[in-house]
Amino acid sequence: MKQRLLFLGPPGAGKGTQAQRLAESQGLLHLSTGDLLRAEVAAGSELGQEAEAVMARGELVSDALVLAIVRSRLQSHAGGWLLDGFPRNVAQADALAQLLEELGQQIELVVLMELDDAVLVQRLLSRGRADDNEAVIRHRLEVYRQQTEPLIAYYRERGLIAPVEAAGTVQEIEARIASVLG
Ligand code: B4P
Repeated sequence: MKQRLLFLGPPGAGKGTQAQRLAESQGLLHLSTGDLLRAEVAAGSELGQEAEAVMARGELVSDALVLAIVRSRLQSHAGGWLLDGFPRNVAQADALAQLLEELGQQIELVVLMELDDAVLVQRLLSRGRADDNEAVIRHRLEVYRQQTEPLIAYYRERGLIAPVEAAGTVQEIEARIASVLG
């Protein structure tokens, strides 16, 4: 099974849900930039204070902050990994490519989780996290379309995209992901 993976898709598609399950079952490092940023916010660190307001508005935290987090984790890890919610724009994707080249590693597959906006909004509203109110969710979707969606073409050109229908139960989606991982 492939061991170096990205999970890509709109907010609420279930990246975090599926990434956690797969990482646990396959013994991969699960690196969720959203979770790591929320942990910094909860700890009240300097980085967290900087990220908090940006996340509450549904915008992207600065590339430099996010890259520093990812670099330190990947540098100190030799085995397989699953990046969830990163990269989120082309600058982050280019920086990741450079980091992986330094580490002599390669992305093996990008799992693209696809889901209708109406379902995304419903899922996020029922989750009810601090950044899950309707206006902020709409803004996060816009940010996704403008900044993150271009990564689909970016990774398609590199022959790495595996689309997965992200509607259905957690178990159904898990089975679809397992089938694209081979
Ligand atoms: P993230 O933490 O990445 O969160 P997300 O995209 O909103 O959610 P995800 O797709 O992981 O959905 P989940 O499994 O939780 O980002 C939050 C913020 O952090 C961003 O807006 C940004 O500010 C910042 N950030 C993160 N990474 C960054 C980066 N690289 N650069 C800059 N800024 C960054 O699922 C959603 C809900 O659906 C859950 O309640 C779940 O239980 C439910 N669900 C999942 N699967 C389901 C299913 N099959 N059926 C029904 N419900 C389901």
